[in-house]
Amino acid sequence: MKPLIQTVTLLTFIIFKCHAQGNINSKLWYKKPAKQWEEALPIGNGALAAMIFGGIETEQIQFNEETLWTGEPRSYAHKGASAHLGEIRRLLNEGEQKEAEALANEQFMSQPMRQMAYQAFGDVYLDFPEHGTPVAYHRELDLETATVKSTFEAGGVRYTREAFASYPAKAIYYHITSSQKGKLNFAVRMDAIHAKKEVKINGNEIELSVQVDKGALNGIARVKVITDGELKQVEGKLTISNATRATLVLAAATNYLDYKTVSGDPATKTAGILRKAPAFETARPAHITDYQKLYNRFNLVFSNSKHSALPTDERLSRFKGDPNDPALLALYVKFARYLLIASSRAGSHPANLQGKWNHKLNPSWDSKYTVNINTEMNYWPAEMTNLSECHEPLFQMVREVSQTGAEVAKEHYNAKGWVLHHNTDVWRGAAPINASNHGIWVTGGAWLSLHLWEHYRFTQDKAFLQNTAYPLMKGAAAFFLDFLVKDPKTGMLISSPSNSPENGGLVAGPTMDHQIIRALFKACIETAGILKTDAAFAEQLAQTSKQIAPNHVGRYGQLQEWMTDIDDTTSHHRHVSHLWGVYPGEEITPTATPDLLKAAMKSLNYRGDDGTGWSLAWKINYWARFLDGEHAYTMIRKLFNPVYDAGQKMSGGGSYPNLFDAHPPFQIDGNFGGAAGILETLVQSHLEEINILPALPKALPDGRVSGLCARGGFEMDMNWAKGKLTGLTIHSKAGNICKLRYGSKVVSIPTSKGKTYLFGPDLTILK
Ligand code: FUC
Repeated sequence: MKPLIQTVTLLTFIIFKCHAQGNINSKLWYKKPAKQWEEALPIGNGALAAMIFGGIETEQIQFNEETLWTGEPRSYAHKGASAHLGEIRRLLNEGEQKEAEALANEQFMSQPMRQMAYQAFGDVYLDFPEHGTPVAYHRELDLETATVKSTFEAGGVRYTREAFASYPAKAIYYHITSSQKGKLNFAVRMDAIHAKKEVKINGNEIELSVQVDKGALNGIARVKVITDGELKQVEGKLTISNATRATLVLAAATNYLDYKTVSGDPATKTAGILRKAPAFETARPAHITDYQKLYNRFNLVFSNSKHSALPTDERLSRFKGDPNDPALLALYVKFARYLLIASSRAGSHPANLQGKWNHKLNPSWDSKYTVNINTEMNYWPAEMTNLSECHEPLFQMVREVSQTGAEVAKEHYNAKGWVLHHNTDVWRGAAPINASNHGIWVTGGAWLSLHLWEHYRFTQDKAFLQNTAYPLMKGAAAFFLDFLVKDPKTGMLISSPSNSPENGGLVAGPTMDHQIIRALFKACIETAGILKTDAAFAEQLAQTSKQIAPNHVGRYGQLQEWMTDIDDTTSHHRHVSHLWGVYPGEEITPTATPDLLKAAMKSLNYRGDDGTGWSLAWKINYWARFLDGEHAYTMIRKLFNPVYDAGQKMSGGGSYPNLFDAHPPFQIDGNFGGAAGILETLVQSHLEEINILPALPKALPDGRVSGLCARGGFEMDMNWAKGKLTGLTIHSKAGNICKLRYGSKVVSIPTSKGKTYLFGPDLTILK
C-alpha cells in the first residue's frame, strides 16, 4: 500500500481535471473524420490493432493481427559461412573494404538475403446511406479509457460510435447508438487488399479469410453483429435497419503458432473468441478496468496554454510557430504509454516498426524489427513510465532469437553463445540481411539483452534476473568472448567484421559495438556478483573488457565513430551510433569522462539538429544526458513539426495529425523515443543516483509527474514550479539506499522496502 502516493496522485488528478477543462489533456480530438490513414486513430490489445477513421457515410476499421506475415518457418543461417570469416577480416585489415563487402555478399549473408514482411489483414466497412452532411461532428481518442469515439447529428438524430480493443475479450468492439429509437440504418461488409481472399456470411457473422501471397500463413477474421434492429444478408453484406443500437465484435487469428510452427487453426480460434465474447455492456467496463490497471499508474501534467483547448491537429500546427503548449508534450508522453499498452501486452509479440498498425502488404522496411535502434527505442519509456509488464513481449522475442541466433553464431562465426544482426522478423531471423555494407552488424543481441538488465535495475526482481535475464545475457556475452579479435595495428580487441549502423560500410571495430559489448560485460559481471555465481566467467569478462578498444577523440575534437580518424564532420547522417555510450549507454558522463562527453557533444553538433523521426527522438535523449535542456527542447520542437518539401510531401521527421511519428513514413519508434527523451529532462537515474530535474527546459517551468520509476526500485511523484522543485515523494520497492541529487545538493538515505518518503524542495526529508 502506498497511501501517500495515492493521496498525491488523487490531488494531482483533481487539480489536473480542474485545470484542464475536463480531461481534454488526455484526448486526441478532431472536428472532422480522417481523410488519410495517418489521421485515423489507433486502438489495440497487443495482438489486434485497428485504425478507426470516423467516416460519416463510410466508416473504415482497418485492422491487423500481429502474426500475419509473409514467409514460413526457416533458418536464415548460411551454412558454412564461417569458412570465409578469416578472409573478410584480413581484407578489412588491409583496407580492402569493397573486396571484403563483395566476399561477404557472396558467402556470408542470410539465406534468403531478405527477411519477411508484416501484412495488413483487412477492413471492415460500415455504409450509412442516410447521414448526408451532419453537424456537430466530434472525433476523439480518450487515453484514459482507451476508446475511440465519433459523434455527430444528422436529421435531428445524434449518432454515437465507440471502438475499443479489449485485451481480456481478445476482440475489437465497435458500438453504435442513435439518440432516437430505430434511426440506425447501415450495412457492414469486409474486404482485404490481399489477392487471395474470400468473404462469407453466416447468420449474423461475416467471415473474411486471407492467404498471404508469398508464404505459409493464412488468417481468418470474423465480425459478429448484435443489434436490436432487423438484420439481413444482402449481396455480401449484412444490413441493419431500424435499429437503436448495434455492436460489432471483431476477432482475427492466423495459423502461426510460434516461429517454428504454423499448424494453428484460426477458424476454431476466432469462432471460440466470438462465442465467449461478452456483451458490449460487460466488455466495456472490463476493458477499461484492465487498461487502467496499467495506464493509471502514471500521470504527467504540464501547464496549459491558449492552444491547449484546440483540436489536436490545429494544436500541432500552431506549435510550429508558437512552441508554447507544454501540455501538448504531456499528451505526447501519455499517448506513447497508450501506444505501448496497445501494441505490447503479455503474450503478444513486441511492437514492430509500426507498433502493430499497418495498412500495406509492402510496408516500409517490411514493418519488421530493426534492432540497430528502432526496436530498442520502442521500449525506452517502458520501465520509466511504470509499464514493466509491457516490456515482456520483447523478452520473449529475445528468448527466441537467442535460439536462432545460436545457430547463426555457430555457422557464421564458429562461436558459442548467440548473435543477432540488425533485423529480425516473425520467423526470428538472426543472420545478416540485405547487404554486407550494413547488414553485418553484430551487436543487436547484446543491445537487446541489456533491456533485460534494465528491467532488473528498475524492478529489482532477482528471480527474473536469475531465471530469465542472466541466461540470455550470458549467451550474448559468450558470443563476444569468441568473436572479438585482435586489431593488428593497436593490439586491442575489436569487433570485426561489423558496421557503425548504416554509415561507412563494413569495417573492423566500430565504436558503438565496443561500447555495447563493454556495457553487456559489465552487466553480466554485476549480475554474477548479485546472484553469487559464475565468478570465473565474470573474471574472464572483466579481463577481456579491459582489452577492448576504447573511445577515441579525433582530430576535429569529435568522438571517433571508427578505429581510424576518418569522421566526416559535414555528414548529417541520421544515425549517430557512436554516441551510444551517452544514451542509452552510460560510459560517457559529465562527471566520469568529461573529455569524452565534450567530444560526443561536438560529434552531435557536427551531425546537426535535423533527422528522421527516431533520429530526432534519440537526439532529445542525447541532449538531456548532456544536461542541456534548451537543446533538448529544440529537438522536441522538431519532433512535433513536420517538414515538407516543395511538393508538400513530408520530407523530414515530425508528427502526423494523429501524433504518429513520421520517419517519414510512419514509424512508431519516434513516439516512444520522444516520450523517453521528454522524461529524461525531468529525471535521470542511470548513475547510481536519482538526478532531479537535470535538464529541465525553460519551456516547462511548471509540472508534476506521478508514478515515474527510477533504477534501484524507486517510484516517484514530483512537483515543480517556476523551474524549481516544490515537492518529492519516493516510494521504495526494494529497500535500497536512495541517493538523490538536485543541482549541487546530494542526499543519501537508507530506505525500507514498501515505505514512502516525502521530501521538501531542498531534499530535506519531511516524513
Ligand atoms: C534503420 C534506419 C532507417 C529506418 C529503418 C527501419 O535502418 O536507418 O532510417 O528507420 O531502420
